[in-house]
This record gives sequence, structure tokens and C-alpha cells, in this order.
Amino acid sequence: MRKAKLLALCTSCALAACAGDGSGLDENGRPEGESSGTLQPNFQSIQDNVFTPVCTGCHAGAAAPLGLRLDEGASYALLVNAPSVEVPSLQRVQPSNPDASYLIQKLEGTAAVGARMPLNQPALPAETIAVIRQWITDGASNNTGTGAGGSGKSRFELVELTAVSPARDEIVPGPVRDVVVTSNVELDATLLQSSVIELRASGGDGTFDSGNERAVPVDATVRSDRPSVLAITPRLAPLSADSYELRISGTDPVAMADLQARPIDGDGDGAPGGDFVLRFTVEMTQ
Ligand code: HEC
Ligand SMILES: [Ca+2]
Repeated sequence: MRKAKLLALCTSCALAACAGDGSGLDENGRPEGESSGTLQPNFQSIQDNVFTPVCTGCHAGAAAPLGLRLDEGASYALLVNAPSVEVPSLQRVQPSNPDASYLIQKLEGTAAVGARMPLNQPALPAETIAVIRQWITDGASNNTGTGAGGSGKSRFELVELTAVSPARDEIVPGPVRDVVVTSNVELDATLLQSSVIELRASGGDGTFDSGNERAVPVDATVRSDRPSVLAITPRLAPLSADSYELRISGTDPVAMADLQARPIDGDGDGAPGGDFVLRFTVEMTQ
């Protein structure tokens, strides 16, 4: 009932007035085309109208500046509660606090480091920035369902993980500050322990069974929920040149699982269980 009323209100009201309750608007059954066109203070609309058309010319793929990928599927995980590289004391997006969000500072030209975004292009219109601010003020929720790229049907039957940055088998410029993995459902954060998440360096030879591998101590944190975004951060120093293997356990004794205690389908064979293994290579260019 309440939802229907809100929807009716919002189709007729001005953008800013719509923002009061961002929840429920696009979550269920709303035709996809409806949110494109006019910019709305929700993440899918900002993705479709700003990030994809304006930013991904630079901010995509392994060479994305400062590791910030703004393509669909990566952007949310790398923005919300993710520290800025230029000013590490600030989050790129700090939910409910647009002034402290580095993304806004970069768009408004008030950031302490670097240029105003989009680089070498006219600044975004003030109304556009106001809508992005509103989305942050409303809590910066994710209405895209972005997570594992699994087929629609299996999405909620299986707990799937997806590598966001670095992507699988990717060669990325270093240093790499964190490895970001998303899931299609909310994970049980109490399972984030060293027996479940392991990062190893190859020892310089790109292989992981020659006996010279090195364990890299990491901290794992949940950056955001629903679906979960995991940031796996090397404890001592960012990752420099080598090949790396991240392993998240999907098997006993302790498997990563969701809140219903369903273990991840780490190896993607369509059945619960199996380790999630992500390999990537860091190259130092300087
Ligand atoms: C022409 C290439 C280019 C385009 C287009 C571009 N950027 Fe950037 N962006 C960069 C470069 C290069 C840097 C690093 C140097 C700097 O900040 O000036 C950067 C840095 C950033 C940072 C700082 C990241 C951090 O962790 O500190 C943010 C945030 C950002 N861009 C957002 C955007 C957004 C949002 C858009 C689209 C509206 C955009 N950029 C468009 C090239 C680009
Ligand atoms: Ca080796």
C-alpha cells in the first residue's frame, strides 16, 4: 500500500522531492527502462546516466585510474565505504555524508588532490551533482542487485562470489591496495578469518606449487551488505609485482557461507561448496 502511494507521488514530483524515501522504489518489478532517461537519486539511475556514459572512458578495466572502476558491476563495490587513494582518510562514498564523500569533492572541484572530474571535460551540471548527493544522503543503497554475475535463476539458490578488482587472471598496475570480491547475497561476516581467506604470492615464478610461495597476511572487511562486498587488504603493505592467488574456502573445516549457513559455490560447479580461487598478476610500471 505504502509503496504504491510513494510510486504514484514520485512519478509526478520533481527530482529532489522524490528523494525522501529511496527504498522500495526500484527494488521489485519496476520495468527496467523506467529508471533510465531522467536521473533519479538511486544507484542504477546514476550508473546509467552518469558513470557509464561519462566516466567509463577512463574508469574501467585494469588500467582504471587509481583502481577506481566505474563500470556496472564494479562501481558500487569500489565506491561505497571504499577509501580514496588520493586522500585515504576519506571514503569515496560515505553513506549519509555527501560532504565527506570524496566522489562529491572530485565532482565539485573541491578535492585536495588532482583535477575536477570528469577529467578534461565540462563539469557535471549542478543538478546532476545534487541528485548524486541526494542518493548519498539517503544512505547510498544499492538497488541494482549487482553481485555475482550468475544466471538469474540460480542467483539466490546458490551463494556465488565474483571478483571485482582485480578481475580473474587480470594483469593490473601496482601497487594494489585491496582485492574486492562481491557476493550475490549477504555473507556471514563472522566467518571472515584467516583460515577462510588466504592470499599467497607466487614467489616471482607465477606458479603456486613450487614451494617458494609466500603467505600474505590480510584483513578482510565487509564494505557493504545486500549483497556483500568484501575488501581483502594486505596488512603490511600494498601488493607489488608478483602473481597472487586468493583462496576463499568453500569446504570444511570452515567454509564461507551466507546468513542461512549455506556454503559458497566457490568453484562455480552449480552445487554448494568448493573453494573460490582468484589469480591475478601485479605489474609495477614505474
Ligand atoms: C579522461 C579520463 C577520466 C575521466 C573521463 C574521468 N576520470 Fe576520474 N580520474 C582520472 C584520473 C587520471 C584520476 C587521477 C588523477 C586526478 O585525480 O586528477 C581520476 C581520479 C578520480 C577519483 C579519485 C579516486 C581516488 O581514489 O582518490 C574519483 C573519485 C574520480 N576520478 C571520479 C570520476 C567520475 C565520477 C567521473 C565521471 C563523472 C570521472 N572520474 C571521469 C581520469 C578520468
Ligand atoms: Ca611459485
